[in-house]
Amino acid sequence: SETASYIAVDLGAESGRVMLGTMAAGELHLEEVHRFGNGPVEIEGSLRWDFDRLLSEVRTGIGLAAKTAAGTPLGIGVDTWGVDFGLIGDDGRLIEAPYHYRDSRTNGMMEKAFALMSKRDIYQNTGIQFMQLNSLYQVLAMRLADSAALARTGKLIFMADLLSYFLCGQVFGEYTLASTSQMMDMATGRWSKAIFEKLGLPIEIMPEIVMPGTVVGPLTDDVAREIGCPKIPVIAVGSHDTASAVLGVPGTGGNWAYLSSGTWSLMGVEIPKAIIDDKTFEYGFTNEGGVQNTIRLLKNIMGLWLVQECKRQWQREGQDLSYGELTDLASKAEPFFGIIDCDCSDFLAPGDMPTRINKHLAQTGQPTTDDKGQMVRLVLESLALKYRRTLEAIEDVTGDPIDVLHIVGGGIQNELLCQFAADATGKRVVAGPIEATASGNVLMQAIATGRLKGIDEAREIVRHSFDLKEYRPQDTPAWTHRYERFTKR
Ligand code: ADP
Ligand code: LRH
Repeated sequence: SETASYIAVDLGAESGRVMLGTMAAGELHLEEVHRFGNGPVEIEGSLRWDFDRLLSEVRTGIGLAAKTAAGTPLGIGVDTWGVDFGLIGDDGRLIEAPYHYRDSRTNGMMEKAFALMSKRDIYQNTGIQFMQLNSLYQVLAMRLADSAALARTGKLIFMADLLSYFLCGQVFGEYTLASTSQMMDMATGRWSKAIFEKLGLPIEIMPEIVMPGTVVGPLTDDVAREIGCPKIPVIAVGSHDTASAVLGVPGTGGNWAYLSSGTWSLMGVEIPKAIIDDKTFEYGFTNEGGVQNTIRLLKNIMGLWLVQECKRQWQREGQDLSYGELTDLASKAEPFFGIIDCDCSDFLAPGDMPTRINKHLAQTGQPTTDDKGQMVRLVLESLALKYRRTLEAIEDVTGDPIDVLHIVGGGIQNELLCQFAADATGKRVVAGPIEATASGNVLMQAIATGRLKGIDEAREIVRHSFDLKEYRPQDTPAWTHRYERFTKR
């Protein structure tokens, strides 16, 4: 078969990259042409994204990718983290820098929402896990504060689609990303009238929902000229990075779960139909839309954010250690020194994470630590125990035992955590690819342009294209002992 190339733009909360994906002879080759840092910026006392810089980095990356490609790329796909959005005025411009989901304006907003529509009803409608960062609570916070920006809004566009909008001029709300908002009715795949009415939110600002695989439109004349590349079409991929990551998992057969490991740990299974019942409500599972008519039944776990924020604090204190160095120190620290509940809301906002973790340890009657390796180790162990708990809950909800855990994303570079995940869960772990998200982004474009038939073929390509690493469980009885104490607390 002939060679085809695609441009994948993939932005995570910590870094963004533009990749050139080339498919030939049943293999995918990814070349990173541009990478840039990302993170919250403080504007007028609130946490935002530096959208102008991100857009300019994306444009630079697309220009580089187009120059690197052998022929003209067949598409550009953009994916980012979920829930965040920009507000567009009637003049077509961004009204203000988009808020970061860790901004404190959503504190207490879930309770305000539940007074207007019951928690169980919101869940029945959307199937989405309750997190204060969900778009629903962000929009409610703005409405309750009589936000002038919201009043001026013509369209609300989610982050990845906002980047696409500034590339091709088309307004759309890609389905997988729209689902993360907790404002979409899972039964219809449309904006939930019930939620917008009961919470008094403006449904008319919401973009039309389109399915991944939709060819949206070419780069505008201006953008193509300024970047210096042909009018390549923008293709809606799984705009939610986790949706693209799940397409890029090399799973085969039925009995595997995935863990997309980066700033967040997203752990779950791919299923044909949403499971929205008392059990998934109690466990706090989310049913996010997946590509090709799948559902991602998963749990958002706080993830390596905890390590990122420890690292940043130590850097502020004058000790700039790399992730590799921190992991190395952790590997030499005492096992099972302490356990934290990683998903505690105290850990959500940026700040002095080591102090908060020590406070949490003290409050739960455990010794504290100033040792960096010890701190990182207890975070990694706590995450691994959370993975076990989540896998058991998934098996309980679906009734299907899991054989293999596939870990993908930048977090697989933390080999200690991969081993802990195997040890804690007692499952075989297969790690890779690191760039599952960019892979899924490219593969979805290949499906959209008719080069691939569907998910199975896409995953076969992933299996052929990347080196995967296996971790076998060790010491699982010691972990089980620890787990039993953890679940009692
Ligand atoms: P996101 O997409 O959320 O921005 P990534 O998927 O790129 O995040 O994963 C980044 C994370 O991977 C880092 O926060 C860090 O915890 C982990 N990581 C990256 N490189 C290494 C390394 N060399 N050793 C250990 N962990 C690493
Ligand atoms: C991971 C992610 C996750 C959540 C969070 C806000 O990057 O997309 O799935 O939606 O960011």
